[in-house]
Amino acid sequence: MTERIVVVGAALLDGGRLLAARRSAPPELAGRWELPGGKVEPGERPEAALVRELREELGVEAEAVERIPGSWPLRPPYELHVWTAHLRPGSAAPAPLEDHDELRWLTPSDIWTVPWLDQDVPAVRAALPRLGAASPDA
Ligand code: 9L3
Ligand code: MG
Repeated sequence: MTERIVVVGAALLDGGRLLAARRSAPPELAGRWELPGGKVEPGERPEAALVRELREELGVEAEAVERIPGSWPLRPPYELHVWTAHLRPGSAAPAPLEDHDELRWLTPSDIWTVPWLDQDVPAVRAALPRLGAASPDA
């Protein structure tokens, strides 16, 4: 099985801050922080997967905005793609409903204060310049 499977991660942005999520599972990833998201299902568009994963994991209604160029290797056969996203008006606030036990909105100055998953570090670095951009409804 050599087919690569895309895992979509969200750079969920709000007011110049990025949402980080601390994994509670599986045990080998617990305690490390990630861009929330998950596996794209067969036939599913990545933007749709992102919206679905954020609804399942955080209870929010989000919109994928644009893909951040790049692709970061995860445990084979997975690879991480990242999309910027924002909360739709009227969405609930994010809550750690599954796979996470803490959420934090990080400003550019505290972006490296959490122990990100090793695999997410280059993706977070790539997302960092997007934090400067004002959110569409700001
Ligand atoms: N993963 C790594 N960084 C991320 C995400 C969303 C996922 N930002 C890894 C963790 C798992 C695999 O990808 O090994 C599948 O993710 P999930 O479906 O368990 O969230
Ligand atoms: Mg997930």
